[in-house]
Amino acid sequence: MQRRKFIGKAALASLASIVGADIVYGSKMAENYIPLALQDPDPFKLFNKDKEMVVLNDKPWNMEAQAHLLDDKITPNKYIFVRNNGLIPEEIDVNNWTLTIDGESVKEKKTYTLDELKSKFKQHTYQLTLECGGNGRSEFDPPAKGNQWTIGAVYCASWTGIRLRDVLEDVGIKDDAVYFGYHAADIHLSRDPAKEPISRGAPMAKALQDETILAFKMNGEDIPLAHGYPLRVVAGGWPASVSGKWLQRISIRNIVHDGTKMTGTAYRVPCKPVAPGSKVADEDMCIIESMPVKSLITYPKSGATISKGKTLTIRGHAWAGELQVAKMEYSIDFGATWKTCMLDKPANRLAWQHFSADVDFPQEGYYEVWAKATDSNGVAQPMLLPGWNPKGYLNNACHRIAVKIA
Ligand SMILES: Nc1nc2c(c(=O)[nH]1)N[C@H]1C(S)=C(S)[C@@H](COP(=O)(O)O)O[C@H]1N2
Ligand SMILES: [Mo]
Repeated sequence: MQRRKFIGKAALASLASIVGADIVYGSKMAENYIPLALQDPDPFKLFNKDKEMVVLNDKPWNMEAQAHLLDDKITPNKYIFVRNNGLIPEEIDVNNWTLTIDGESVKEKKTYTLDELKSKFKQHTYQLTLECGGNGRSEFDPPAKGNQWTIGAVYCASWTGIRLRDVLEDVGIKDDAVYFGYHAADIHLSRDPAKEPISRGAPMAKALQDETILAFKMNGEDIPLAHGYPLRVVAGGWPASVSGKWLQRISIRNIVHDGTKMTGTAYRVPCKPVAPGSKVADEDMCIIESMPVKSLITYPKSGATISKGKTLTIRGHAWAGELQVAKMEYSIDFGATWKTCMLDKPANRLAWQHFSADVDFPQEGYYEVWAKATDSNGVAQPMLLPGWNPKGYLNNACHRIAVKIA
């Protein structure tokens, strides 16, 4: 008779952390048994998210915030959107986790343990804005396939880790290096181990920036499982897809990285504007780099009723990819006239900036407050939809909230 195989200690520990309690008789569980608590999981409990978060998909998990949930200067985990292309790794053995740097353009490939990374290299903390390239997709017409993000696929957390540049200096990079590409531990939806859900990257110039880090802490704690525990690339200001979660390997390439979701139309937009609904050939699609200027009104919540005669102080955040936000304005007359908001400097480069304004309304009735950011190159957000593109990326239209004065 064949003996039943039991679950390993590491797997048990990670199951227990997901269930949120010690699995007392866990050592008796068969190797492939999935506890009931995980078979039909409550995503809010599973990921420690607020009940007002909106689930867009459960296979894989995709969940977004609403504007008013993003009011904090530094976004707490419970309001951080989750965007997964595959399945979250099931077994994370943090004691044996390693990062390998390889590729055509390394002098010799090198592998580090997590402890080595943490002790050998100087640690840095930055607030970094991550926005999904598809944030705002739901508004495009004709519609684009994919998760129908409204406005909530953006956040600014405080990330602690080491500079990718420092690690690459330690490894030794050849002169012909062009791009980095990440490889991670998440599982392809087909469960085919030969396939990767996503493997993206960025040009060496982005890899070498001070703020491009390999992070092991988010908001001062271990990175939550859904956001890339135990190690993640964080490259603020670029589509968040560049920030690889569950990082195991970085390849330094002598070509533009050609991993999953780097090629074809993924995370690309037409190099030149096209008419809505056009078919665009692959070779006319360009990789998205810095994200465009954008802003969000996070207070009040859209639909709020304000007492007549009261000044309303609105507030929110603005960001501009690699650039800074230079000016922030609001309008209460559907964009006919604009007034200036107060705008803070970013905590560091690539952190979102906070704005506020005292708004007076002339009489009772229905109003909309529109917010418009302008970047340091003088480029402003479009009032309504920007250029249509086949995959529905880069919608940076002005955020608008409804307000009633009664
Ligand atoms: N390994 C891995 N990294 C990944 C992804 C993924 O599916 N797997 N999704 C990417 C995409 S498309 C986005 S928008 C961000 C989302 O980060 P978040 O879940 O922390 O919000 O992670 C990026 N990094
Ligand atoms: Mo994304």
